[in-house]
Amino acid sequence: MNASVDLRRDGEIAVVTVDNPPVNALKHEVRAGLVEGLRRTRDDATVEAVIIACAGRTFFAGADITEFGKPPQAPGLGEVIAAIEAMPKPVVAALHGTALGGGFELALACHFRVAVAGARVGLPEVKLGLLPGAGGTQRLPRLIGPEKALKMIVTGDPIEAREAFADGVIEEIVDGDLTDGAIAFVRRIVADRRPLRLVRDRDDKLVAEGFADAAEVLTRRLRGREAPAACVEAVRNAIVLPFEEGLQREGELFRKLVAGDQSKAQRHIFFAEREAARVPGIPDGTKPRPMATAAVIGAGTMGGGIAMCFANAGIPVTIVETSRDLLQRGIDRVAANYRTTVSRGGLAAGEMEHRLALIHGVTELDAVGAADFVIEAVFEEMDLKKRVFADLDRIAKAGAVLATNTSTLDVDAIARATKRPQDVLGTHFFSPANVMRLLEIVRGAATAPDAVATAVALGRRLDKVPVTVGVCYGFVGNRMLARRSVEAERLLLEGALPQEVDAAVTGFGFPMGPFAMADMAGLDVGWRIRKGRGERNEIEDALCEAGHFGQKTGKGYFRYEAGSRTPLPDPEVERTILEVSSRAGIARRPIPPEEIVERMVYPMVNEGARILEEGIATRPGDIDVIWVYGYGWPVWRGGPMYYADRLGLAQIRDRLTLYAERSGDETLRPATRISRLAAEGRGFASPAPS
Ligand code: T1G
Ligand code: NAD
Repeated sequence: MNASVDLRRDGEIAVVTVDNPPVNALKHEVRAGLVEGLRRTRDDATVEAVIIACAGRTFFAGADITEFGKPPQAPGLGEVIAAIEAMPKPVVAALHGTALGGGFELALACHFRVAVAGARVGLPEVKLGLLPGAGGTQRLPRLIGPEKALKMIVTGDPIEAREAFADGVIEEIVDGDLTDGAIAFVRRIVADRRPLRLVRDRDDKLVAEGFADAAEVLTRRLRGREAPAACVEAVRNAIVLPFEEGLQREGELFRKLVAGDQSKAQRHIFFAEREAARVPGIPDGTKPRPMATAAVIGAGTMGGGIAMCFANAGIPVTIVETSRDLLQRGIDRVAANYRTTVSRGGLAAGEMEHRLALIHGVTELDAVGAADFVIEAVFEEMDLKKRVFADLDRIAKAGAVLATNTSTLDVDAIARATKRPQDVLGTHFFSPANVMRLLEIVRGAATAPDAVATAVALGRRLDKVPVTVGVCYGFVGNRMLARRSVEAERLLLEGALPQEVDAAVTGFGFPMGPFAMADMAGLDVGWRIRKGRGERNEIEDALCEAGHFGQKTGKGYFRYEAGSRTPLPDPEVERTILEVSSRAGIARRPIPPEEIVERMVYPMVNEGARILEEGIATRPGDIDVIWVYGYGWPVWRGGPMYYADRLGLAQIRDRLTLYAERSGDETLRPATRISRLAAEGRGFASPAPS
């Protein structure tokens, strides 16, 4: 048909195969080839049925996201789907890999769907700030009922082929070759003269019962996002409107979202996440080292979570502690974590046992000698970490990757404690390590390219989002966060209260404000680090001296009822803040939420600019991905650097200058890169002038 679409015959059966690597996105050429293929097979009387299949690793993974925002090219996906539904002979979709978005919608327009057991189907558009725009919100509810369809559409999470088969979405699971299985299937359909029934014509499952409650539960935590609400409206339309009207309304909602700021921001993060996996200086095709076995040193908060990541990926892991009691405590915490997931239906009990069996606890460091990848997660003390790495240098096998989970310390100094610094790097997980998706990979001065490539590959295998950064205090995320913390304390001194700052920050879209977050991590951690560095945070130190360590002591910046994690304003904290303010001679003033947001975000952007200047981060998009996946930055605002570009760097420059002059804090002065780009009317992501 064309370079992407091929048509061949197997007797009376026509097979239309699409080959558009890497994921068979439904780009213009593919759509045109499909329409042509359908026209030919429709008009060829010797053709009794048509199979639509894809070559390569997956069935269509959706519309081509790179085409969004560009002038539409006919035929659109809607025309392809209309051509399928107009076919007077059976059309079967043969699914493998991940049939997603427009790809799954195309399959839903076919008369029948068959799949291999490992296939998955889903409508992930909401993750791009969109909703299914090719009939998915109208056809899927007709097949599986509005409630289940809504769950798939609002979460964007795919389901396995077997579940889809059980739901009647897929007619047959094919063993062996997929296309051969699909041909055999459709020959039976033709022989049995099975009536051709389109999904659009089925409405027996369109019941409203339970829909409103399901919608409320599914969208409860998605405050500020436009797409989930649009998904709910579209699926509700499937219940209350005739098919064509529902379809038309879906198209209107889609066109509004695709042109909106939120979807543009989420599409930025989609591509930035993939770009982040490309590390300068690591040639494409650099072969990762083996990752068959792993070890974790320290079974504390992070060590336990990291061990779960390995077990979840099916990698046997040895975990080391200093004593049996501490080891047992760590393992018990891991087991309790898994039990919670099982009790919520997120994991089968048998699978839990399987994963626990992959975690082997020891108290002798020598036991990690055979591990391919070793991650150290002991206390945040340099001397201790150097001792552990000197021991690992002696024990670990040649070629093993030796990683530290330090959140702030100098990875090069740790590497110098070994005779193999080329094998040492940082793998900075985020708490809880088995949940948070970000993995900051810290490349040391001596780290070998294939060691970095191994860490990136491991990150993807552990279902993390790996971003490689250079060595500096706090790397990228924590270094920018430190700027926010300084400004947060300043806001309290000048007139704000913790609940006001947190309300402004959560209003901006973060799941949690800086003070509730500090209470969760524990105020004593920072207090010990400050004491070690001879630094002070007047308000937080006063609270710590009064036993306010956060959630762990039931009081921090907020107070917590027994057994509750809900932060409540604490008059004692307010008193402490007012005392510290007056001791500092500060006349307190009301601070509006807009100013709070500026002072929570702009100093971080400023530090992000310095990080780019120093080459600690390669691209502004890397910083955005770090903040979205590691620090709860609202994905629909695209990350701090993307957000700054949308606002315009002149605004950032001018406000930072104002805050620097007002506070006398020279670190708030705009970074050189911001001043230069603002003067040139450019952004961080603007292409360099030719
Ligand atoms: N369009 C364009 N490029 C895409 C793409 C897509 N839909 N999906 C992936 N790519 C690129 C990606 O950028 C990367 O490029 C390469 O393919 C490999 O991807 C009308 C409107 C399928 C599960 O949201 O979730 O249909 O970096 O590294 O880890 O209702 O890609 O190599 O240059 O992610 O194996 C809905 C998006 C679209 C699915 C494979 N579909 N893709 O994961 O590989 S909207 C999606 C994915 C839509 C309709 C609407 C994943 C994957 P590069 P990768 P992977
Ligand atoms: P933790 O105190 O909860 O656990 C540290 C564990 O290491 C303890 O159980 C301790 O017994 C064990 N340990 C100490 N010396 C050891 C040795 N020689 N051999 C084996 N085990 C030993 O601390 P954590 O919060 O898990 O932090 C661990 C590391 O991860 C630190 O470097 C920290 O900065 C970093 N980190 C922490 C977080 C977080 O949010 N807690 C996030 C990212 C990174």
